[in-house]
Formats: sequence, C-alpha cells, structure tokens
Amino acid sequence: MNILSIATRPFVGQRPGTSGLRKKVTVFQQPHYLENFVQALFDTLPDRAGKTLVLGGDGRFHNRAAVQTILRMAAANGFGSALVGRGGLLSTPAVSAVIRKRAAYGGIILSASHNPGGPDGDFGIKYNISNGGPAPEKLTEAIYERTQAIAEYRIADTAEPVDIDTLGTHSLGEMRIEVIDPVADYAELMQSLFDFDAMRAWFAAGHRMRYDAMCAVGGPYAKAILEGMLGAPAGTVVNGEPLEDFGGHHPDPNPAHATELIAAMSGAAAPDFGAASDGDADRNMILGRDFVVTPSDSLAVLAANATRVPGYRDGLAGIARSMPTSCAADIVAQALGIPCYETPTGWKFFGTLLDADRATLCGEESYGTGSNHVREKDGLWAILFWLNLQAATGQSVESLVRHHWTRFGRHYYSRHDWEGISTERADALMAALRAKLPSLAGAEFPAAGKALRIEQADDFAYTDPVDGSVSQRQGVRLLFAGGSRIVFRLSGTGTEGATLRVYLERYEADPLQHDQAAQEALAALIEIADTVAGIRSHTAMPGPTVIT
Ligand code: VG1
Ligand code: CO
Repeated sequence: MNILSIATRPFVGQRPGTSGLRKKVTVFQQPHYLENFVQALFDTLPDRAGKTLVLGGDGRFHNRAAVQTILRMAAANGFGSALVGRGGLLSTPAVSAVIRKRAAYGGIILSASHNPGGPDGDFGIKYNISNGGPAPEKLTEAIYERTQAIAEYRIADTAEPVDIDTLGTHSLGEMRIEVIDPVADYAELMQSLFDFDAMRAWFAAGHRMRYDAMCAVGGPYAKAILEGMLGAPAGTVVNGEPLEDFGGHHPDPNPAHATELIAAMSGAAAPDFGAASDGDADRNMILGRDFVVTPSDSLAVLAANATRVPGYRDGLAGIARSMPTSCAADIVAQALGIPCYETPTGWKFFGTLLDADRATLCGEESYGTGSNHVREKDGLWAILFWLNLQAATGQSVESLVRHHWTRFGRHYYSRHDWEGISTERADALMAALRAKLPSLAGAEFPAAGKALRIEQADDFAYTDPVDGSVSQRQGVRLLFAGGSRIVFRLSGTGTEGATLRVYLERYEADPLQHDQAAQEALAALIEIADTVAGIRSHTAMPGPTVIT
C-alpha cells in the first residue's frame, strides 16, 4: 500500500465543543478539513500502532464519505484494525459498548447528534477513548492545539472504496477492516441488564408503545430489540429508517421538536408508553399517555427504582448529574444514603466517576441518561429501563412519576433556549452577568406576594474528585433560598451564532401543589432571569425560541 503525505495548512476553529467538533456539512466538505482534524487526533495518540479503532456514525449526510477517508487515514497511520458498523452506522452508545466489549483502543463517532442533517445541515466528529467514553478535555485540547500546527496528513493511496455494506473482513494495506453488525453487541448488553421476559409479557398482555426514531440511527436498534426480541407489534417503531437528512426532522427528542409523537401520545386511544431518541441515539424522551417526563425527573425515578431491574438489583454506588440538571436526583441519593455528584455539562465529565465506581447512574437535563454499562448516555437503554419498570410494577409512566413526587417532592423544571444570538451579543450578556455576580448574593425579588432571595451567585467551577482536573466558567448560577435555581450558560454544540440556555428550577414539597403547569410554576423565576441578565435587551429578541 502506498501512503501519501499531503501538505496542508491549519484551519481556524477546530476546537471540539461540549461533544466533539461540529460544523456545517459545507465546512467539513472543504478539501483537507476532515483530514486535518483526524490527523491531529491520530498525532495525539502516539501508541496507536497495531491498535483497534471502532468507527461509525449516525448516518447523516457525509457519513459515508467520511468513513472512507478515515479508513484510509487509519491504515496510513498504523492502526492494526478497524471495526466499522455496517453501512457506516453505529449509535454513540453502541460505539461505547463495542469499544469496551472488544477492548478496542478507541473509537471515532461521526455525528452532530441532535443537530439537523442534510447537505445544508450539520456534521460532526468525536473521539472516544478506551473506556468507551468521550475524550476528556485534556485530550480534546491537545487535539485542538495540534490542528493549529498541522502541516501534513497521511492517507492510503487508493481510490477504491471499502465495501462497508457487507459483513465480513477486508484489508487496506496492513490494516484489517471488519464490518460488524451495528446492533448485535449492543442488544446483547441490553439483555444482560433488563428483564426481557417481563417486557415480552408486557407487550403480549396488549400494552402498546410508540418509539419515534426521528429517521436517525436509533431505528435499527429499536426495531431489533422492541419489535424483534420483545415481540412489540410491527409499527411500534416509527421513522425507523436512518435517512441522510433525517427526513427533514430535527432529531432532538423534546416536546418542541418531537411534536408528532406528543400528538400521538394524547387522548384515551394513545399508546401506554411513548419514547424518542436523537440523531446518534444517545438521548431519550419518555412519555406516558398525556404525560411528559422531564429528563431530570427521569433520572431521579430510575435511581429510586433501580433495584427493580436486574442490572441494578444490588443498588447504586452513587448518582451523578450535570450542574444544570435539577436536584431531584440529589434527594433520592440522600434517601438512599449514596453520594450525588454535580459535574459540568457534557458526558465526558462522568467518565472518571463511572470508572472509579463512584457513580452508577448519570443524567443530564438535556434528555441524556445512562449508567456504568457504557461510558456514554444511552437513549434506548433509558427507554428499556422505563419499559422494564412498567412491566415489573404494573404501573403507568404517569403513576410512577406521581408516586415519586408524593414521596420526594416535585422539582418544577424548564429550559429556555435563546437561539441564533450573535456571538458578540451573547458574550456581552454573559460578561455583564459575570460582572454583576458579586452584587447578587442577598438580592431580593418580589414574587407572588413574597420575596425570593438569592443566597449564592457564582460561576460554576468543578474539580474532578478522581483525577483532580479543574474546569472553570461552566455556567452562572443563582441559588435561591428554598432551593430554586436559575442557571445561565452558552451552548457548546451549535454551529451558527450563539445559543443562551436558561435553566429554571423550583422545588415544591407539598403534594397538593404538584399539578401546576411548569411555565406557570416557574413564572416568577422566568421574570427574574430576564431582570438579572437583561436577556431581552441584550438579544433584542422577544422571547426564547425553544422551551422544553
Ligand atoms: C448539549 C446539552 C448537553 C449535552 C450535549 C451533547 O450541550 O446541553 O447536556 O451533553 O448537548 O449532547 P450544549 O453545550 O449545547 O448545551 V448530544 O446528544 O448533542 O451529543
Ligand atoms: Co446525541
């Protein structure tokens, strides 16, 4: 095999964000753009020779072309073998599972997750290390630094594409390529965690479910497991074929973007259980009939009921949640007598806690839930967990959540996204807010007849309790007396302008007060958020663009 060394020059802005490098497809289509990033990644992995790399993506536009390029580069950079999902497909949690099961060196995931796809949409690439989890910040920073100094990349000199659509082995020079079934390892792992007999019986008894795969990579997994192994009726999985443009869907499973599913779950004839996953199938949305579960509540309910499920029968070592995620899980951890960790946003911060067996379940408010079975959040895993709970208890989604609230209290929760702000305006807003922080502690705001007082106002900083690494400026927090919180941070996954995320939370212990609409229950906090941060005046926008 002839190896070409291609001269290149750095591109600005190849710094990975919350979860990998995400840009418009058209940016990735520029000559050398993907190649530069991949070579920078390989250069930061000096002991890669002879090792195994897992490779797959969510099937979005440019996935197939990128797989071919990366295979040629992996061969030219000395990898011993590559495991590729058939068709170039692998969900994010499946990559994590395959890396772990096959003791691979690492994996590359081609996805921009919940961002829209297609020729005018987004593309992305992320690297996972040998524990199956996202590269920690130290590594992503090293990759970025390398992108800024890169002068050449190495690629196998072959025009012949590798056949990635047929299971089996191929070779590219010295490198062995194995095309694997993208679902098999993952499905086997799910069987080891959940009570498949009980779930089969649940479907056989006539219960119905609707799983919306949003034309993304979750479809093949859900079809194989739900309709195949668990006997759910055909048609349980909708939008189950991965499409390059996700069929025009915005594959972000939340009430704002999964409107079809929300509509299908309303009324007496609706299925018992509704669920959806995102582009790379690591997120999940959980619905009962006429009932929406917030992701923060989902984590807390799973934690409180974990021992009802085979994989967690022996209990949990601890729980971890991202900082903006509600404190519902904290209360459960307290009741269970286990620690609850508060980490910055992004799954990469859970890896050390999972590896050290300090946390068993993890969650984020952004529809992400997972456990120590892999090192990524896992959409279908969470959905199966909820299915297993319904089968084991005979309770509906709504009744599981309502019982939970009665026992632990309810955390009203909402996230307001202000999308498409110019970067300058968004930066100015955050800078002004940070400058104001010292004056905010002790400030009082009138709300519905009583005063709401800020007890603590800070910019969240995190010291990893396992490896001691420090992450600063992870979001501005206003912590109120009584447990209410407002958090402000800028998104690190967008590809256009800036998105301000405002996270709102209020605790209500009284069961007689558990039936309010979230936006009403949070009205005073919503107003205070604007007063303190001057969102409308900074952005010149009339209101948030997405409310979840
Ligand atoms: C968002 C979410 C964050 C999540 C990240 C990746 O990040 O808020 O909780 O970990 O997406 O999820 P940000 O920086 O835009 O707020 V995924 O499913 O898009 O990889
Ligand atoms: Co995702």
